[in-house]
Amino acid sequence: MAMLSFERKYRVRGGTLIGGDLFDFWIGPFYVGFFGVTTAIFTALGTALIIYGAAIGPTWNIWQINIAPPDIKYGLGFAPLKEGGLWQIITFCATGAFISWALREVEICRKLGMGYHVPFAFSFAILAYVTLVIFRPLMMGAWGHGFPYGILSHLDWVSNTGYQYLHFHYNPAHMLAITFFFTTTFALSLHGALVLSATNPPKGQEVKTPEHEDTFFRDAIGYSIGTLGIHRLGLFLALSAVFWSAVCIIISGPMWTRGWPEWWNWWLNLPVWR
Ligand code: UQ2
Repeated sequence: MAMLSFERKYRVRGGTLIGGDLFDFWIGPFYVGFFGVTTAIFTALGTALIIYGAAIGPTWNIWQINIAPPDIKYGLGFAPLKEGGLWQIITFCATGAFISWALREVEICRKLGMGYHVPFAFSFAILAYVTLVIFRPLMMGAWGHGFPYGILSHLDWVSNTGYQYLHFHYNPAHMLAITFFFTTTFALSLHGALVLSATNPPKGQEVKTPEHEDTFFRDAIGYSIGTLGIHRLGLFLALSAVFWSAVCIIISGPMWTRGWPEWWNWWLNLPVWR
């Protein structure tokens, strides 16, 4: 079915989670919905505050602009606008916008009668952000533990936070996360290469079938995970990477405050060696 006639067919009433018919309409190609409205409001407010924060800062250099969280001394309270308060409201707006966007995805899934895989996957990305700027600061007792909003400043934050635990690569959850990130790129490179090799033949040659794809891997390694399977695997690998990333930072501070190399002393302290 041509895309234009399909869109006409799927643009059906209903599937909304809130607001009934009130926001059940499109603007050009974009579905609006209640959560489209909240996304727009949170985004507009948050972006305006970021620009205001940049304007009262010392530079317009895009790399150096920085909107910092409050000093640790403010704990979990509100800070004055120019001393981290901006960061607090921006964090609130960003979280509101991300969650609104996910719920708008859910409404679109419901209209189409599709599974919720996309909003489910996006919720892991939201979890990663919320872990860094809300959950971990809450567990550490100060908003000042969130990361600053700035291109170079957030890189510095990652570096400093890592060195606070001496050598972050000894964090077992960090090891798992990295392994999942690498495996994700490996799986995507296999998948992308395989699909292109089968479906993008030179001029005059026939497009190959999924049976060709299966046979390639059966011939090569004796196993094919299948055309649906590779996408299940890809989703699992990618979500696992994000999940263990969240775990690796949430345990750094709230559960383990010393260097990560030292954590491995549990191995030397096993009763077997004593
Ligand atoms: C596959 C398959 C695809 C694929 C790929 C494979 C026809 C088009 C890439 C091969 C993948 C395997 C064997 C799993 C590798 C495991 C890890 C952990 C990377 O069989 O079916 O569909 O794209």
